[in-house]
Amino acid sequence: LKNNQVTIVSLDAIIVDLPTIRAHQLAMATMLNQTLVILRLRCSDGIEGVGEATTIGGLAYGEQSPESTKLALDRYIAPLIIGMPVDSVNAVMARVAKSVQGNALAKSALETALLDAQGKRLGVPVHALLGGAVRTSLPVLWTLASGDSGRDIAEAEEMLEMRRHNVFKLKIGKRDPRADVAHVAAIKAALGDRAQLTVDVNQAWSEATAAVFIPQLVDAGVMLIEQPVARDNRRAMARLTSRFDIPIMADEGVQDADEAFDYAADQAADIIALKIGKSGGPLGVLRTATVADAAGIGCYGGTLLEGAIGSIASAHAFAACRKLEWGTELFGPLLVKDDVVVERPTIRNFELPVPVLPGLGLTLDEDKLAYYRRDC
Ligand code: MUC
Ligand code: MG
Repeated sequence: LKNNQVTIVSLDAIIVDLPTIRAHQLAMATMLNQTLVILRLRCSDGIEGVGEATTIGGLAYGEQSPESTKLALDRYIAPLIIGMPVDSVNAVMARVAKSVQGNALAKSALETALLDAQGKRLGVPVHALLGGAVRTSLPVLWTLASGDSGRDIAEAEEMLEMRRHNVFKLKIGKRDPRADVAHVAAIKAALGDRAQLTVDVNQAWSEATAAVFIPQLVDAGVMLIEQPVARDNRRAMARLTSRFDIPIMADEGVQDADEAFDYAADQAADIIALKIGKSGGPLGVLRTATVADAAGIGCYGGTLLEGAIGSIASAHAFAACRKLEWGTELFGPLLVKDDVVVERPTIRNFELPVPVLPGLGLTLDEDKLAYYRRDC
């Protein structure tokens, strides 16, 4: 270490449980609350960076849980990097990559916290550390997933009235496909041209079921189909992508740049849902986006239903993506009743402004953190 070099002093991973504004029903889980892993990274110059990791429904969505993410950070990642200089995010992440396989959620929280700390130190927003923003705000869709068509229509009407969202994603795949198509058609009939609709099947269909029901969803007026079949079934994704004109988006099937490369080689998607949690952080997500760009695959700014910290970290990265043709779904902060930051993100005129303050541009609310944390 050179004299005066700023180093990492400590990591603190805190599990926080927040109630959702309503039940959120997906093919694999119904969420009544969301769990955040908040990471506080303290540096020897007194600067603190924060990061966040989430998943959906414990172990229902993927192999990593909030608890396993905290364990990876506390037991394996912290000892590797405490004492390291903080000025190279790449060097810290390379050290972690060498000794920790997988665990992209923990890596994403860490990379976010490092970027937040460095941004605060240099007085620049995180997107400036990523090469600079190419947009100042992001369009954000809303997911209708109450489980009830009437309630979803009322919710969409409210969002249109408030000018908060005019694109809606419907979570299907839990019920019989016929009931799902009727649900989608009822919502489209009620909203007409005032809104655009997408559907996320979350891997629930077989290829044969998808082949039967995708045309019906097209007739109902849907503009995009997300992850219709199992994430490992890349060949089925390729066949469905070539068979139908409607854009097919890969979500669970493409976690990071390596998987994006395989999908690109097999032409297995028209669009990829980028998520910092899948790619191991804001820098990781830009690597995935670069592969997609090179293959002519469209990019979409996805969410693992992160709260304010994870969503704003995503916003900095998505602002720096060269192309983001399909918009974003960074609505997570609005799905929870409360959060652990002083000023919560807001969406106006269908857009989320990308913060310009140093680092992420957020401040932890210590009282709320103390109130919502699980261990006290
Ligand atoms: C997913 O699979 O896309 C995004 C929106 C939502 O409601 O759930 C997430 C996960
Ligand atoms: Mg999805």
